[in-house]
Amino acid sequence: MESQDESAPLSNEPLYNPHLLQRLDMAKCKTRFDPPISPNQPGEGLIMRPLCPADYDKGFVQLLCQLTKVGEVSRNQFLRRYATMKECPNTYYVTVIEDMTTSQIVASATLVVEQKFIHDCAVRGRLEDVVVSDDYRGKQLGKLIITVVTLLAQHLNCYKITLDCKDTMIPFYSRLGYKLEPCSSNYMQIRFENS
Ligand code: 16G
Repeated sequence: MESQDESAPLSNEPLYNPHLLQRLDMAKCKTRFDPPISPNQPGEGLIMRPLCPADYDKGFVQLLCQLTKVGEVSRNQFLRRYATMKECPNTYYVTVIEDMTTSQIVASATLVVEQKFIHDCAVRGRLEDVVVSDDYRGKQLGKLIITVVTLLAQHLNCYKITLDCKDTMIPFYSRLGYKLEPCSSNYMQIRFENS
C-alpha cells in the first residue's frame, strides 16, 4: 500500500457489517444492565460500531496502551494492519465505543473467528484486547462490549469463545458467564524476545 498523505481525512469504512451489531438479540444474554444500555444505546453521547480507519485519529492506538505495550504505531502501519484484517473475510470483528462529544474511542474489544476442521469444520471465537478507558469506568461499558462480542460469536455460529486474562480479572469475566476449565484446558505460552 502506498503511503497516505498524513493530512488526508481517513475513511469511515467499517471493518465489518455494522448491521451485525444492530441485529443481536440482547434478550439471549443473562447479563442485566442498570441503567439499561444496549449496542444501539450504549450511553449518552456514545456509539458502538465496528472499527474504521478514521479511528486512528480518534485515539484508538492510545486506548490500547491502557491494556499493554503497543509501541509507536504510525498512521500507515495502522492503515496497513486495518487493510490486512479487512482482507480476511469473516475473521476480525474489532468493535469500538466512541464518545461522539469528544470524537474519542473510549472502549474496544476484538472477536477473532478461527476456522477449524474439528467439530464438523466449526469456527471458534477468541475474545481479545478488551480495553475501556480509565476515564469511562463505572458506565458498564466493559460489561456491554464483552456481552455484545460474545453474542456476536454466538450469532456467527462459533462453537465456543475463549479468552485469557490476568487472575484479577477472573471474577469480572465469571460474572459475564465465562468459566475456568482447569481440568480440561490450561493456557500456556512462549514469549518471544522483545514481546
Ligand atoms: C489480555 C487480553 C489479550 C491481550 C493481552 C495482551 C483480553 C480478554 N485479554 O490477556 O487479548 O492480547 O492481554 O497482553 O482482553 P500481552 O501484551 O501480555 O500479550
